[in-house]
Amino acid sequence: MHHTLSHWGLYEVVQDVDGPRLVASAKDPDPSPIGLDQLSPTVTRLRVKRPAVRRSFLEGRRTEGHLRGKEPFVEVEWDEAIALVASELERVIGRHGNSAIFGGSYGWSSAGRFHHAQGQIHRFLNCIGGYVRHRDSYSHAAANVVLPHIVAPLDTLMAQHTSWDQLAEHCELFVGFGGVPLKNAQVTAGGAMRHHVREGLEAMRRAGTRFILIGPLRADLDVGGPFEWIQIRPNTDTALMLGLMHCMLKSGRHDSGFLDRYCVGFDTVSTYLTGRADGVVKDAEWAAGITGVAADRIETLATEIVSSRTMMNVAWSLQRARHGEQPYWALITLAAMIGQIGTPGGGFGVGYGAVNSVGTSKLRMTGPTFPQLANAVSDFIPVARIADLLSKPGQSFSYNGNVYRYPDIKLVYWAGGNPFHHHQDLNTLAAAWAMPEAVIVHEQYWNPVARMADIVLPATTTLERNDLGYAGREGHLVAMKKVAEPHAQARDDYDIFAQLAARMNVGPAFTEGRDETGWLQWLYAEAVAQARKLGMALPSFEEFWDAGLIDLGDMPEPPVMLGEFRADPKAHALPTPSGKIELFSATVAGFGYQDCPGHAVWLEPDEWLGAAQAARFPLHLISNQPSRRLHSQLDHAAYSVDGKVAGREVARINPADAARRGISGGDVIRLWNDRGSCLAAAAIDDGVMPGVVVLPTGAWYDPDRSLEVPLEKHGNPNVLTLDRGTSSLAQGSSAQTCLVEVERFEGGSAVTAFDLPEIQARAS
Ligand SMILES: Nc1nc2c(c(=O)[nH]1)N[C@H]1C(S)=C(S)[C@@H](COP(=O)(O)OP(=O)(O)OC[C@H]3O[C@@H](n4cnc5c(=O)[nH]c(N)nc54)[C@H](O)[C@@H]3O)O[C@H]1N2
Ligand SMILES: Nc1nc2c(c(=O)[nH]1)N[C@H]1C(S)=C(S)[C@@H](COP(=O)(O)OP(=O)(O)OC[C@H]3O[C@@H](n4cnc5c(=O)[nH]c(N)nc54)[C@H](O)[C@@H]3O)O[C@H]1N2
Ligand SMILES: [Mo]
Repeated sequence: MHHTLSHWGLYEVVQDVDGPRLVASAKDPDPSPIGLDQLSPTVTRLRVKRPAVRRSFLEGRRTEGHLRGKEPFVEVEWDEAIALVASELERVIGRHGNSAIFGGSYGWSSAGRFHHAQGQIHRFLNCIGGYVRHRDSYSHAAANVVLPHIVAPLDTLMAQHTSWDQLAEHCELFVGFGGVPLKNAQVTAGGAMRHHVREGLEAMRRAGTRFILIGPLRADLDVGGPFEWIQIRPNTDTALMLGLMHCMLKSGRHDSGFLDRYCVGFDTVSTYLTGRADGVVKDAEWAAGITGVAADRIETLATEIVSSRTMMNVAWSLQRARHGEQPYWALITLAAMIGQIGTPGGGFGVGYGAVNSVGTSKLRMTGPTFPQLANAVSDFIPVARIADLLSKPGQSFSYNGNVYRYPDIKLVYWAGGNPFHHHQDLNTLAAAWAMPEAVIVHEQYWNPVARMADIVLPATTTLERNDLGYAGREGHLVAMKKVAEPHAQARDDYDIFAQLAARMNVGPAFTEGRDETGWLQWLYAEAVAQARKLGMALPSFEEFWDAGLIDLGDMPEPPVMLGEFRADPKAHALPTPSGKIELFSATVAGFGYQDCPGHAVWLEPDEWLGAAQAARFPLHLISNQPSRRLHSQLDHAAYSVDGKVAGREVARINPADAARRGISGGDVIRLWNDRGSCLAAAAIDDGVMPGVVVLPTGAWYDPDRSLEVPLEKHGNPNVLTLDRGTSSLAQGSSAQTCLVEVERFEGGSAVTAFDLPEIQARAS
């Protein structure tokens, strides 16, 4: 049996008369349909077939970066493309040094531990002297940076999450800020195996757990039965948590014993809660005024939370907003006051449902990685500062207690990510993107990032190469066998970099003399060594490859997050300065940031429903993760297209907000603010709270360039979103902080299927 692993899951490869086809794996109780279309003709139609170069770039006019995305491409032979890329790299390194190359190249690319585009490009650039890199992720930058100051790195916590079966046994009340969206649990970076979140939630409900969803969208929770939905104004969860804390403090129901033994800094927090610090009492009335949640419901909720075994979870989206560090810090403070951290079924969670792997009982093994070697360049950016990097060379920025400068980037090299999907305020990014002298992209499809490049090199897909599949906490090693020949002239990222490396005289450093099989055996040997340390003997590579799949099994004991710390806080001290949970952090306070002080506080975001700006832009835009694809990947596949109306993404809006604007279901609507505008198809939905409009990410960026102010035609919300760091601490993405207005669009409604770019014959 052939298997293929993708971020969306394990699929079986069936050989039909007319070629291979993917079907859901029989091993998966709740498979995701997202990956099934990978081999379909509609998907293949938009493949990049041959190396291609933007016309004026090929003619040597490098200064015309503003023509990126607006000019036809000319196809060239591979040899010429490799020579051109090598000479661009050599030219830039020779004149400006390696810190003029941005190779951050953020993105999910494809599953597989060897052909992982990130690892490939970073290793190659390190072989030629280094590159400017990125730090953290769009997913959870604010949490990544703040959590080590408070409790432990996010990765450590994610690996420890109390398992779903423990929750079913012990959890009485589950409170989900932003829910546990099943749409998101379809994926795990590197490959979801057994989709278990639905059965996890349903088992909890059957065992009697009560669920409360706190958020703007009812669809963020589905437990197969009833639950309570508390609507909250987006970006105000911190105020609600502070209000809950005040209720507990006022009535003395907080757990002083836990706070003394396991935490530092509660005194500072309590002077803030009572208003002694700033004259503002953070009581239920105060929180109600900010959040829109009724004061008496806040009071009763505080009682329910302290008097039950309560698990409180935050979605990652809460920290993808201005001051996104705060809801995480506040949640941990609230959980500490209740004193249930480290108990099975109680405490806090930082991402149940964000991906499938959170809450498994599978063995914890890191898994083998393709070595990236050392980077000789020390410059970096916090990942979401890309537009600032390109447009503000020499300018300084703060990050986690230090000040750094943006280097002057002349060449951008991207493989395995789509910045014209992931970045905010795309009109500003497009202007910044015009500034470097060269943009090189490896892509599988003629998607927006390929179109915005000077040189596009066609990359193979997972199905066109052999690989080793593994994702931490999914517990399986998968032999990902090639099922199709490369499309047209597509090549593996590895082969492209190996050819470039050879041409630039670093061939052996890059390949170490190994081909694909050599590297797969090398990676497998790594896995064998890791498993041995955990007391497991894995079979030989040949046996593994024949078997197709190895199940590493479960942990000896089901995990309980911070259970060891609770049992013995000295022997299992946390990696914080005090070894305890830092409700107040002297380190963070010492940074002196107005926008991220030393303990959890309510700070108004730049844009929210309580802001003055809401008079002009009265709707809060939630641009959440799409249910029918992964980011921008496979946006043109049938499953994604079936979720659209006439090629446009669907924006959901509350009936009252729609009626006020004369909008009916299926209407073409325009969403806009001072940063941009896009079209979408309206869906009227009472599962969206009033004052909110939901437009998921992922529609391929397609601005109408004939207009002076670009109008994006497919419904890409990132032409509207705010490009500002979460705070001086983490500088994460603030995508969820965004106000807009919406109207019916009367300007015609031509269907807007995404097509191939113009490819011209070479002028001889
Ligand atoms: N408004 C808003 N914006 C957001 C978010 C949000 O919530 N709201 N979420 C953010 C988050 S959390 C994330 S993680 C980012 C995701 O942003 P990205 O990870 O950049 O998005 P993807 O569409 O997954 O891009 C992956 C690209 O890699 C290509 N690719 C796949 N496999 C290969 C390969 O083997 N080789 C090569 N060369 N290319 C390959 C795919 O074709 C695709 O173009 O988006 C962020 N943007
Ligand atoms: N199908 C699918 N699954 C995915 C992805 C995908 O692209 N497609 N992307 C993956 C990636 S890279 C990541 S990082 C994770 C992201 O995981 P998350 O960041 O958690 O995902 P989102 O869908 O952005 O947000 C979850 C829900 O939070 C709610 N929400 C937004 N803002 C607020 C707020 O201020 N307060 C409250 N209470 N709720 C709010 C929204 O209604 C939203 O539906 O998802 C992963 N899973
Ligand atoms: Mo993400």
